[in-house]
Amino acid sequence: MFQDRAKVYVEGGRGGNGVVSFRREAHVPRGGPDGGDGGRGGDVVLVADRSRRDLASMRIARHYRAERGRHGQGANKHGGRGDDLIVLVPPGTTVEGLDGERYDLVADGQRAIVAAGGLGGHGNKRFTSSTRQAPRFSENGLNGASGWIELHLKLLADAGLVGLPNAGKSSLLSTLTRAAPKVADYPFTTIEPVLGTIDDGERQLVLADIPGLIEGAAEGAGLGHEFLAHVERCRVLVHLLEIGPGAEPEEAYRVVRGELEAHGHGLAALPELIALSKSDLLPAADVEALLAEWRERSPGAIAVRAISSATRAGLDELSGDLFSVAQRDEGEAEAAAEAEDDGFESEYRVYKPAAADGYEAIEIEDGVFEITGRGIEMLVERHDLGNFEAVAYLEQRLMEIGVIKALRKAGFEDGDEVRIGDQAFDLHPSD
Ligand SMILES: Nc1nc2c(ncn2[C@@H]2O[C@H](COP(=O)(O)OP(=O)(O)OP(=O)(O)O)[C@@H](O)[C@H]2O)c(=O)[nH]1
Ligand SMILES: [Mg+2]
Repeated sequence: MFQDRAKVYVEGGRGGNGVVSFRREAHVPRGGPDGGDGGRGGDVVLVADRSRRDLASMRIARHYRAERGRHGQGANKHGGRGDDLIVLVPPGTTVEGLDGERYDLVADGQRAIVAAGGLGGHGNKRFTSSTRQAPRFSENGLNGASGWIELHLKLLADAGLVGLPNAGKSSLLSTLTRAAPKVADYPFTTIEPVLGTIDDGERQLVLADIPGLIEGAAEGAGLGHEFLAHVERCRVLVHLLEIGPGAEPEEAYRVVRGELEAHGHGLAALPELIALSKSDLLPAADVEALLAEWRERSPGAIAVRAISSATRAGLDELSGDLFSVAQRDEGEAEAAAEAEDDGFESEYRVYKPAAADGYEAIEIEDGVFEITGRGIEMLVERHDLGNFEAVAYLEQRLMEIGVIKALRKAGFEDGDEVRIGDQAFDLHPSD
């Protein structure tokens, strides 16, 4: 079954810890600090890959965790970076990252970091100063970003085939391309989108065959309308109207246009090519009359064609129309790209960690204060609060940043409890 949605848990690798170490030399009882830094955790990265057809595999494997960074070592050895976890998704996948950014992976190879790895901690070497020559503390690595994200696939096709059930959409796709969608004389034969490619020797066009639409599809009638998302990014819609004996092409047109409007997302505004289908079922003169009538009635359409998948009548003209639309669009896109110059880059965005500055100190109960703010929380998360030296260092940093001052403003007195993130400790900044 074709899957165009998935919800998965992603987690960047935890950063490696910095280490406490002192140089050892034959004749020196205790050398200087030489603890290396921990490596950064790996990222979870989505990469668009043509080999992927849909999101089905992501509904089975739902947890994606990148590797953690290696811990630092003595002799100033820094820990290695954790490996990124690469997750292949079909081109056309859109996702909202943990940071709320939207990514649209359109071209093969485009990437989005959806869960960044945590930073590695500094080794004790980094905390050496003129007054602290032998620091016996180091930083812990930080957790990677983590959480649930939702992926949506909107197929990338050049042309979308729309029409009532039985209009002949799948027959057209199987005649024009090598795709082999199911064809049958009952409605809703097609229940999931199928792509096929036509090739004129110079360029390829992808056609999307989707389920039929009926009146009320936008309210869930028939197979509903959600599959229309797969033709939202088409350059052109081929609207098939059956013209066999007893067919009512006018009514069919009204219903399908109504559903395209109701779906929204710009579908109704897409260029439209009207294809009067199953023309083999009517005498040639009737087909000609209908063609003239529909051309008159549809001045906005790119073209009106009478086609038959049974006899191939009109199919070369139809594909010629599609190629000329594509050619025109490519010309326009090139001009736009020249004007803009950074087309590829601007299509996706890279993970940016949330701003680390800014914090707030409030008294949450008598003698208990809470400091919120990502930067401060990270600072605390990195240190072992059981280590006296680390706590002294932390107090000094909090003082420098102005947090102690903010605490005092909020009513803090020496020895009161302070909560930051999931840590609670008593602060004695004046000692
Ligand atoms: N005579 C004739 N029959 C056709 C033609 N195209 C399709 N048909 C028949 O019409 C019926 C429906 O064709 P499909 O291609 O399955 O129609 P569809 O639009 O894909 O239908 P859904 O998937 O149900 O929406 C089948 O019995 C086809 O054989 C045509 O050009 N001429
Ligand atoms: Mg079909």
